[in-house]
Amino acid sequence: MGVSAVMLFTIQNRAHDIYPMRKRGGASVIVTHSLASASGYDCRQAPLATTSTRENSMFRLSIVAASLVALVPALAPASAPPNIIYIMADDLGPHDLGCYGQQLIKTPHIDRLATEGTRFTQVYAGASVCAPSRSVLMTGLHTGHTRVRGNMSKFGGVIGESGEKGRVPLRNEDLTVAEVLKQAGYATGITGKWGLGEAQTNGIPNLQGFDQWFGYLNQNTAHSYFPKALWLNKEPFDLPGNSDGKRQQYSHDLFTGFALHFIRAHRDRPFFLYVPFTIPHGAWEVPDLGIYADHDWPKGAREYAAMVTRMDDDVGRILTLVDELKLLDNTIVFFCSDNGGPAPFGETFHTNGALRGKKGQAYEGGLRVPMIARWPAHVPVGKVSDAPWYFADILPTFAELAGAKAPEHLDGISVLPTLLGKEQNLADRFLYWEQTGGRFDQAVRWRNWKAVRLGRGNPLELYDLKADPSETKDVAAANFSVIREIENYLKTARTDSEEWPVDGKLVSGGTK
Ligand SMILES: [Ca+2]
Repeated sequence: MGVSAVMLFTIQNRAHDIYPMRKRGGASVIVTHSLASASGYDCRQAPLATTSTRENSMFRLSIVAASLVALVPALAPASAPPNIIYIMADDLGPHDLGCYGQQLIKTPHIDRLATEGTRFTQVYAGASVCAPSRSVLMTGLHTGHTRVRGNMSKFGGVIGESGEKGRVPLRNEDLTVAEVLKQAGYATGITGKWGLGEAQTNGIPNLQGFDQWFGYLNQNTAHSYFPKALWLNKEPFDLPGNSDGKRQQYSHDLFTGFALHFIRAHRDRPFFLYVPFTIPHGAWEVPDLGIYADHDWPKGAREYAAMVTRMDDDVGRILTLVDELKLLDNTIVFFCSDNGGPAPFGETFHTNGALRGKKGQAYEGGLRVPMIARWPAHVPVGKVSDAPWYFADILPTFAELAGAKAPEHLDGISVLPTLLGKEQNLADRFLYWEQTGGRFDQAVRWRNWKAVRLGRGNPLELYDLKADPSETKDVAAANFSVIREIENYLKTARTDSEEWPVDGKLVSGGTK
């Protein structure tokens, strides 16, 4: 850790002194701290500022990358398991992407990823909001078992970085996909938004299997794209370009820079890079409206679109680097979102397409996410799959990719056969979600059925997703045997949580 501390000191001090800035496609200029301050420079208006962040990230994170190289021994077995790059947007609905039907927002690089791999139309997040969805992703346990079952707990937890009560961190005994891959010999890195552990808790990424971490620990602080500081491993990482009201260091760009350098630094060994971008979650802030500047949409809609396209551009940068480093054939790349879109500009973009509901709800619009996987010569090219699977499947799937033994008692299973285009019956199992933010809601997917219970003790609603993908017609009354099967499943689907007890008192098993 001594090396890291020295590096951090170096980074912080150099960053305070100098700002390399460059216009997109333009010439490099160096702007000193004093010049940036004296000019009254506004990131959102001055064209120079639109990219200061990107070049800034390249500059400063190259130093970070140097430390990564120094700290991680190289190894290159001949039959290495694939590198895994898991890119996840925040609050992006499936229909925000061109490859899922979006006409207005341009996402050419993600669309390209879909044409080069398989695009899934019935993949679900771990939950309909951020923290529990990420907890499911990390632990392979659904929201009836995983540690973090909501953004804020009913009881317990710690005070969050932005002062909020009830932030529940992952604990030592929680096994994450990063820990499984690290044990299998992978270099593990994460950049973006974590949300599963505050500073000084055992939930931080470095104590949950990640060798290298850069980003927001706390999801509320992630609602600003120009934070005064982020976290680099266990230390705060000041962003002087955002001090004193300045807006010169766009966090998303820094994450892209870190991701690119992590890939470069670990090109010679199996690596797992988790990139939970914060785009397009509000606040809608973007240094450059780009191709949307002159649209007559509401200002927020233009910002939203510009953010999505900016992220797409950065997905393109990652794909380009994978090509350049000749990692294409041995790297599986995923792109997804963490929950359904909140659809803030629903009438303009139709973020969740024809799905019912939105972020925070148990209907398909809250849970269904885009999911694309690309791995040349392994994952079928240009395929569209309607296989139903969800975030709980990621841990066992990645374990199998890595040749590691998956832990027992997970809710998810390996969907590697499905990723590889092989036969696998995924429809006959139960997928489960619950949310306890106020009312206790549950959702189950089984075969083509979707059951939703809004509030403990209420009857299940039932929808036939094949005939009625928009969940418009409750057919529970006409399908008693299906309801009985699902109710039977629900009797043992979950265990109670000390932080999110149902109705405020501990219960187990049953749900009524
Ligand atoms: Ca989210």
